[in-house]
Amino acid sequence: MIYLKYWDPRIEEMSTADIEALQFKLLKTLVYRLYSFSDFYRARMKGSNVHPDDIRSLDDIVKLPFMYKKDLRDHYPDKMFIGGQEDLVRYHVSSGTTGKPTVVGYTQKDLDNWSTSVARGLTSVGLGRKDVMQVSYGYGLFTGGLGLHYGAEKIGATVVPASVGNTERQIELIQDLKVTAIACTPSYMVHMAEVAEKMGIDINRDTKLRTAILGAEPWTEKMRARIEKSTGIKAYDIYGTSELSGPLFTECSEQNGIHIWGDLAYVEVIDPETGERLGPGERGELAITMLQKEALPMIRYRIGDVASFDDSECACGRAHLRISRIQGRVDDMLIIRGINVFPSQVEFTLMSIPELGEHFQIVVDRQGALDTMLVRVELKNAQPFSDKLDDLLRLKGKVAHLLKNSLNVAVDVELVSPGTLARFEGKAKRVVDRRVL
Ligand code: DLL
Repeated sequence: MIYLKYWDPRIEEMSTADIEALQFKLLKTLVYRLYSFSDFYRARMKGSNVHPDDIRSLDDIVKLPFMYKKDLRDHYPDKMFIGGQEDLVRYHVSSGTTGKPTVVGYTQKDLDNWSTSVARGLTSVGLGRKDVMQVSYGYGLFTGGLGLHYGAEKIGATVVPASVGNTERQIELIQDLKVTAIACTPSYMVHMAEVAEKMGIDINRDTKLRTAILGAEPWTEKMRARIEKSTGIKAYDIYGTSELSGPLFTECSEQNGIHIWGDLAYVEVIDPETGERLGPGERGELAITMLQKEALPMIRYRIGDVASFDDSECACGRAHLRISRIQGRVDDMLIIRGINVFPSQVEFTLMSIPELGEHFQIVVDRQGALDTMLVRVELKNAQPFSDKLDDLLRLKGKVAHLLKNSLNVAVDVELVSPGTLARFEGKAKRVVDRRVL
């Protein structure tokens, strides 16, 4: 059996100087391409008084304007795409803030680069042809399932496309198909371990599962230690967002930061207030430039995730820069069972229901390993029907149904009397997050 150290030795063994030289070349090509073919980018560059000729070194990237999720929303669904539908082979769609989702289109080359990025990461934690990988991220519009799927197939692993849910069946599959690696959210991993225990199955003793590729939501070193101790599995962090493609970058066998492949992406960590660049080890907002994306290029994209970077060579031998675990978000996006939920999205839905008042509260908690979300909302003043239990139950069902439809997450609803919830003088604190990670 051949164990590969690198999936792409030509790229993975590059020195920092060579990576930077390649990044400059790719950046220059990208900027000229966008200036020539994209009305959006040309207007943005002109607005910032910058011409492609002004990019004379990699550091000149700071002359280029930032991009935000709002840009994608404002150009819904595909007005920022380069080229036409005939160039695309896939769409993914992720949840947005006001009911408008974000749409990402992919050319065949975009998909190839995405799966190559995942393939490098999986190889770097020791996975390969000998492995059976269960992909327990959602398949569909969410990027997790298909992202891991294609990366795992690329390295020759045997994929079990289990998707999410039906946990007992998932555990049976792990046993019956001799699954050695799993990809899912960290909270689902913990839940699975608990269900396995209830079924009388000890993951370490009774299964071949030894590697987990966990991401799509925040988790901590403490959580990693618990998972590894209770299951005997080595757990690795995987990071990405739909706008950049999907799950893209992972830790290597050192478990000491997430490698960002320099030929695919250029990372900056910036002060979210001033937009100034920060140095190694300093915590700030990630701004990522995708150097080779065709259909939906992203330049200095402010993701809203907070992390720091380390540009020293990793003990694994790769010089590709590492980012820390994601340490938080600069905005208020919640991640409930791996799904992005914006409080403004909840508000948007609630405010479309005439029987409801303006005040609401979101309570996020964790039962066992799974996130729960309760929305408390006040009834409108002087409801003629408010003393009728039947009407209230029907309304509660309707609110829960509309929220589920718009958020993609099951929500508990509590209808409360007008004037019950706290009022605020400055910014309202709508979210109570009781989860202890
Ligand atoms: O969650 C892509 C993904 C799928 C990553 C599977 C990893 C594994 P989105 O739904 O667009 O894409 O959500 C992206 O999720 O901006 C972070 O806030 C959060 N996130 C993703 N991975 C991690 C992680 C996918 N490892 C948003 N740690 C990002 C913490 C993460 N947060």
